[in-house]
Amino acid sequence: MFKKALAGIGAGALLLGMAACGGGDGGSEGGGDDGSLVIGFAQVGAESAWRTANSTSIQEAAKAAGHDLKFVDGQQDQEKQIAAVRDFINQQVDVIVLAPVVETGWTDVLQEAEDAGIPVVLADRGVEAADEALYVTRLGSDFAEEGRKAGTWAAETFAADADGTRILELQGTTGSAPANDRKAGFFEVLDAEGLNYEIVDSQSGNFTAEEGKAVMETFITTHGLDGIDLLYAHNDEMGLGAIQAIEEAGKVPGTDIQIIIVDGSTAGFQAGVDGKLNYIVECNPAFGPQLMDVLESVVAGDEVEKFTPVEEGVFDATQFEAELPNRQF
Ligand code: GZL
Repeated sequence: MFKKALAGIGAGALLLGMAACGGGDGGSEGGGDDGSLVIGFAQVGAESAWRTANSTSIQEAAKAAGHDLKFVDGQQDQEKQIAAVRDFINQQVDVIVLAPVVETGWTDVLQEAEDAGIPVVLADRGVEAADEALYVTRLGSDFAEEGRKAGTWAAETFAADADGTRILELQGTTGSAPANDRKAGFFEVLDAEGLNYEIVDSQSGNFTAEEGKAVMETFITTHGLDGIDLLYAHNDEMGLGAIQAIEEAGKVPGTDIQIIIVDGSTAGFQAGVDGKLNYIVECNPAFGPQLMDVLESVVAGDEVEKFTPVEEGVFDATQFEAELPNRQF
């Protein structure tokens, strides 16, 4: 395949300033004569409605574009994702798409892809800065900005809370970019706004409803709910699981405790319409078509931005009912 020739010559002598062969700066002008691509996609898993919608968006977009998408469900297991990437390398795909479950532990396999002359594009989540030279671009959300949006609403909502705002936090998967950055952005704004707050507890619910409910039950057992002002859940599933736990404890979610969720699923908006939560920060999974455009540019050797953010909004209780019919997942 064309890529082997490029790999043989070595990236440094090729396409300088355009896109070197390999993961560092861009594509290798691979692909079929008809422009079709063989794409290897190592997805995080199927842990949430967001993830399912993201997989569907990418699979449908690849089909519509006439590309051959080799899809692997990583089952939220980094070792499975690494094995999938190595298999894609052995298959000599034209481009590898990785949605890294956590930020660290990718250097070796990304280097292997670069050595094989196969460009890597990150979809959704990111990797640690040290590995930034080993992938061409990331298409996904600005997770820190999502956290800042949540923090802005919380700072405004609780500004007059003289005795201090007591907060519970349900974090996403430990070590993942969305968990790290949604946390950082949220508290960055609370601190910048001078909100008087206390983090009563903060644990990971691994982005799943089951684990989110279990952690909320532990929060309730440990701290009780009286005097807890706000739950910040890093995704819908964990927030919805927590709502079940709050109701089973005899309290009224959305009233006795204010709740922020991130994603914006249909179920999340329905809970908002039902008055069970108070603010939704959208995280948009439907970037399949945009990803195909990025992959085609990368393989063609075009220069691409290192990060392409997807568009997403925020919604309060006055907007839930009107927005609910628009939700796609
Ligand atoms: C965010 C994505 C997160 C979602 C969760 O882009 O990585 O993972 O917010 C999903 O629902 O599990």
